[in-house]
Amino acid sequence: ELSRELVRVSRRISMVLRHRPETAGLTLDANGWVPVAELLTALGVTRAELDEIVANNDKSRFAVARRADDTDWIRASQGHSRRVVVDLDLPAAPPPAVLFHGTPAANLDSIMREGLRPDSRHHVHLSADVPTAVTVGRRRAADVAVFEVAATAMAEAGHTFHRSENGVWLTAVVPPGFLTLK
Ligand code: HQG
Repeated sequence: ELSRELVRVSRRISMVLRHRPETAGLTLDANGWVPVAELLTALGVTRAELDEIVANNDKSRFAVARRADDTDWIRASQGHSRRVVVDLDLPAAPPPAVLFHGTPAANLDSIMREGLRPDSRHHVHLSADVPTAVTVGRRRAADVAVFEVAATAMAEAGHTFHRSENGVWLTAVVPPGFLTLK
């Protein structure tokens, strides 16, 4: 388990890699990566601390990859805001028959009317199981509604799905006709 201090640093890394790299003086490459060495310097973190954060992050939010020139790069696996232009270059993947989305119950009427929209992010985030969807919804409210998404039917209708490196399913929008309230 991460110390409180490392949890704080982890949140800061999320913010920088997903939403506001410029606040740390960093620029993401086209696919959302920054050199680990630059991130460490920018945030005043050691490599050992970063490794601990990456290994213990509850949702494996960060991916680290070594390049041919032996440098290590890091990015957030999902959750970028739209203001940060990134192409996660994830292959399209056939989704499971159904996926799930948890949301505050207060959003119910609007979602039934308009479907799921990505709001300020690049994609709508879908969960592979109900407990995960409930956890996602509970970030925002105690009273959570869970929708079942007819993912295979959506794919057959031409919608594209991507599976992020940490197992979150991403798609552009979910029209209301593919949603059922659980
Ligand atoms: C809602 C976390 C009204 C949507 C999680 C959600 C996830 C609508 C909110 C990831 C709507 C957007 C993303 C409509 C969508 N009317 N409300 N038509 N369409 N909404 O945070 O899915 O911890 O951008 O239901 O685990 O909650 O950051 O999306 O409540 O994977 O790694 O608009 O964030 O991951 O909120 O969460 P968000 P989300 P991390």
